[in-house]
Amino acid sequence: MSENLLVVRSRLHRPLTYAEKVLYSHLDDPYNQDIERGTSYLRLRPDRVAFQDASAQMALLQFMSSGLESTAKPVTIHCDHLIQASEGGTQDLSRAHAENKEIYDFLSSACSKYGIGYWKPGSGIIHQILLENYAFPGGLLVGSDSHTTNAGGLGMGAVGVGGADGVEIMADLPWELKAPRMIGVRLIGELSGWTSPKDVILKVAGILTSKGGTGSIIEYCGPGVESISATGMATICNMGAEIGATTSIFPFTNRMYDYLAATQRQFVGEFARAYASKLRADEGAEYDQMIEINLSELEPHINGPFTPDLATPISKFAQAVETNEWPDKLHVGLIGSCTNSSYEDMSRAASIARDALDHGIKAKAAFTITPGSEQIRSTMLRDGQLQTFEEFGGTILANACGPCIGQWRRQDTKDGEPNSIISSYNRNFSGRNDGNHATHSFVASPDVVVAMAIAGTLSFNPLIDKLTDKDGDEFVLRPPTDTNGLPDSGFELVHDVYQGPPVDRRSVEIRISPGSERLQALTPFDAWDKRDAKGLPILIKTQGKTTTDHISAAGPWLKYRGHLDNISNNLLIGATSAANGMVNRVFNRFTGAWDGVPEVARDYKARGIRWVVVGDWNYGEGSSREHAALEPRHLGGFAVVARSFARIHEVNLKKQGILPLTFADPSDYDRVKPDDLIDIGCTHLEVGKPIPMTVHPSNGEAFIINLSHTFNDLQIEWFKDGSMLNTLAKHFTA
Ligand code: MIC
Ligand code: SF4
Repeated sequence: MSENLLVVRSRLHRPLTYAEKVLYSHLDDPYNQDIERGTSYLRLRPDRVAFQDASAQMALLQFMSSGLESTAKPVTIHCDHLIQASEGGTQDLSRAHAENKEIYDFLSSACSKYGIGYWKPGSGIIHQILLENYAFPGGLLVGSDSHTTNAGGLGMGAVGVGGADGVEIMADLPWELKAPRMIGVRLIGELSGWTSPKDVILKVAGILTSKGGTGSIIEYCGPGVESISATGMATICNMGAEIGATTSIFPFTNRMYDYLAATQRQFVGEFARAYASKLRADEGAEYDQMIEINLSELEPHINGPFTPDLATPISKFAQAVETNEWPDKLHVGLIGSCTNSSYEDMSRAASIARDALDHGIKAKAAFTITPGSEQIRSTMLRDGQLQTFEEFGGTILANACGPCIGQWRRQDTKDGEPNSIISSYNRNFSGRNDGNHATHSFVASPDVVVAMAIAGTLSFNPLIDKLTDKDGDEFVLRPPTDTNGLPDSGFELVHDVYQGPPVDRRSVEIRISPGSERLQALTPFDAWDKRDAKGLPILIKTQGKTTTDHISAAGPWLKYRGHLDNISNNLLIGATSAANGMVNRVFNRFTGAWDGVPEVARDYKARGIRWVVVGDWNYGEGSSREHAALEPRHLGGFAVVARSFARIHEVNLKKQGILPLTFADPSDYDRVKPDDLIDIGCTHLEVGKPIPMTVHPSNGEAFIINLSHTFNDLQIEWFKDGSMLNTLAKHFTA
């Protein structure tokens, strides 16, 4: 790190932010790499890669088709997304084992074959496991999940990507990242009472909005940083994904040292201490934007519904519930997820539940808990928090994603019935948790979730409102008890959660059952035919939010993450069509019928016709799932023309050979009608040059619109070859 930085410093002659130090110290070629924030593509050498089970399947299928024998970097795979929450941890885990057997067999055998560490179902959520075992200050981690950013809580540069990026790194190619801009968040004051680390990011999301972090790293600094535990900092970094930030990061602090020591890595902590001056920003480092937050004045916040950036401070929330006519009755409170499932989160939440129990009352709303890892669950079992939650009326779910990703057999409401839920998770897009688009999903700290679960209403403000105890007397809840964030008697050591690769890997066979509904080997996409695209129909012009949940839904569809053809049946079924304001209803210009999006796409494909999608702002926001790019490619998509893109999705499209293009003048979005035909002048595709698009309206004269793009030379090669994987195969066979 020091050597590379010396080179970079001798070229840039300016102070560096901490995030810059982490990135530039991982440059493949520090001598010659162009370094201009917001412009250059950095070619980096990350230290490790991680996948979760939902995205690992496609990534491994891609790695297999590269023909390589071994991963070049340390890699781990984590089984957390495929476990469905229903009756409670133990039963749910054993059902998951039965239902997902072929996927787990495939993943564990592929891990053994290629030298990858396999974290078994039940071990915990990827980001919690990474924090407990692998994250370290100054390192660079790439993970096929947008919340990989969580590891910024230990001072690591941690970036969420699509699976194909992971494959490149495993194949020992440098990994490209557009040099991010820097947003500084200066924290002053100190957290106390009901305000928790989660409220910092809920507030920041409100300020920057869900696209405000695009292309930037959010770097925290200032004296307030010292008052936050390592897992609290991880919470803040985790949810930076919700504002589109490339990643978020904190400088090395004593609290990080404590956490490293508590998780059996004191030597890493000592090492970081010895290099502490390198693990923070230089004096005078420049940020493109600076925000200041006074933690002593920060109120707890509640964000939502339907979008994580609609932030309301708790003092104004009851009023907002009334004004907006959000359903006041709280149906379910859910704590946990990768965002908020640390020992500290659980202890604080349990202290509030205990206070209620001491007054003879329990949760009025249903209440669920997902511990972040087996280490946390077994420590909570030893220290009593689990028993408190159960007494309080809670259901302990498996150490997994569960309801956060729609893996939830929810029984208490009917589809279409408006209702409210509140969670300590990070995302709340419509339909995400339970598939019901009428569910109003809010996100807050675990503390606020528990308090509202006790009251059973959203309009309850635990800071001032009174509850009634079992004798009919009024009382106010005590603010959560602050621990130092770590268990006094250390974490419980757990066994049988991890499988390392065997010494002799040659005899390992990868298991894919023939005729499987869930796994399908990949066939390479066709190369570009070297011609401009003419007369392309618009499959759908989407309007408003088109997140990856709308492009490739999760929940029940997670089952098909290893089978491209089957999962393609969910293509864009959640996106709203500008033609009629409806979801999953578009016009087939050949049959003249209105039909579902995947059905029309398949029909066009069968006729040998490529098509485009026209999208609104921040198209593809949310998850890193590359299925949102693979599916349109598989069903014949040629380009997505949008007002703007979310970073990961834009790269995912390029990697799969689809053109992500933006309107040079965003108001041109309105000039394109859903039934127009489109020509794309892709023979003009050159770095930094616009591309002409000719629009042929169904009645009226054709006109030309200029489109912008962010392709660099290598990415243009991917387009020409048909996909990044084709380019990679070409280089390995050459
Ligand atoms: C999510 O939170 O949406 C997910 C599921 O973890 C995704 C990953 C995926 O869709 O595979 C993410 O955030 O990247
Ligand atoms: Fe899992 Fe939810 Fe975290 Fe995504 S956000 S990794 S689904 S817990």
